[in-house]
Amino acid sequence: MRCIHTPRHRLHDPPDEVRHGVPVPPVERPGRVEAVIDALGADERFELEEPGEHGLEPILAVHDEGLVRFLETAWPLWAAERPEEAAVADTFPNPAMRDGMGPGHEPASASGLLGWWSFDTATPLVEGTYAAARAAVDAAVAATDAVLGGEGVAYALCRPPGHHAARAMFGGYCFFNNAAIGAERIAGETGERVAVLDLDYHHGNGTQQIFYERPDVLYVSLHGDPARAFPHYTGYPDERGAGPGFGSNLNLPLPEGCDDERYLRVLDRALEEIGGASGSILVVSLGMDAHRDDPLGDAAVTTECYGEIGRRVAGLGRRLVVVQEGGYDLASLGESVVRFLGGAVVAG
Ligand code: SP5
Ligand code: ZN
Repeated sequence: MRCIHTPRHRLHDPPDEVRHGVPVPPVERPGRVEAVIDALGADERFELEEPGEHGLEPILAVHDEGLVRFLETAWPLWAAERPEEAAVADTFPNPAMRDGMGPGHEPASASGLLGWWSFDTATPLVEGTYAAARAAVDAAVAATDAVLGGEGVAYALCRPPGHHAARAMFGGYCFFNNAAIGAERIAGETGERVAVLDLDYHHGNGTQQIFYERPDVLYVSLHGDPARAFPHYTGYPDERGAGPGFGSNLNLPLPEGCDDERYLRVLDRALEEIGGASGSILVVSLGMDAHRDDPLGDAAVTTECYGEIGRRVAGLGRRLVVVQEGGYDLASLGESVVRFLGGAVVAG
């Protein structure tokens, strides 16, 4: 199986993430990719390769040009004032601020712009962030093109992850939506419907938002119930899509402490929905933060279960573009990825 990765992820290495106003050691860190590469490299079923450069076009197909321009230029703007610190917003345009007054103006300052384009304080931007985020997109596009070229499964070891990045907003450790960029490319190249199955513990608010009005991209997500879990404001089951996209979005919230048996039952529901829609390619947003040892999630999925999850997903009989999202327990992360991909390749 072709596994696409790039050392450029290391360019994004923020010193901390800010949680509830407190800087803490970042969980979304370079060691995550190294853990996965170590596990894949020890197994001859997986071939590691680096992506080519795919430019801005696939990014601009799903993201607002203003977001892309901001991420490209944010570091020099910020560093002119605070070169020693990572760039983090401390003011956000809550919609209630301008209630009844129209949208206002895009700010000119680094502080104003950070809040304008982001939604949390846990996604610091450093000098190399933009280059790393571009490289993660290159990996997703390369894996997508491998599958469009006939491969049954390809894996993109993306870092930073992507599923919280919306058309015009970054956050949740995500800058560009790698999986959405892959799905958009598949829809454009094949003219078929494409499905995105999001297994990250957190709801992929960005992917949902990008395709919410689209009938040609089905988004199905298993995630911690937003009543208690990040990103708090999206991921409820009554979010079914809008306009022509109504019915092309399915949220399946997980209970606290969700174990293998319960997880697999919800997964079967997700697969039933995807199997009922047309299309020959499935994009998997593969986060491992539903693992029992993950520091962010409150689910209890075991490493072994990721093998069964991979088998069931591949049991749909579709070609798979697997895109890495979260997963923060470095002791289990690599093995969980290997189990999932191993299960997918055997069944596929
Ligand atoms: C891609 C991805 O997985 N992004 C997740 C971003 C989560 N950021 C907020 C973390 C909130 C931490 N709550 C910890 C609860 C620990 N029991
Ligand atoms: Zn997550």
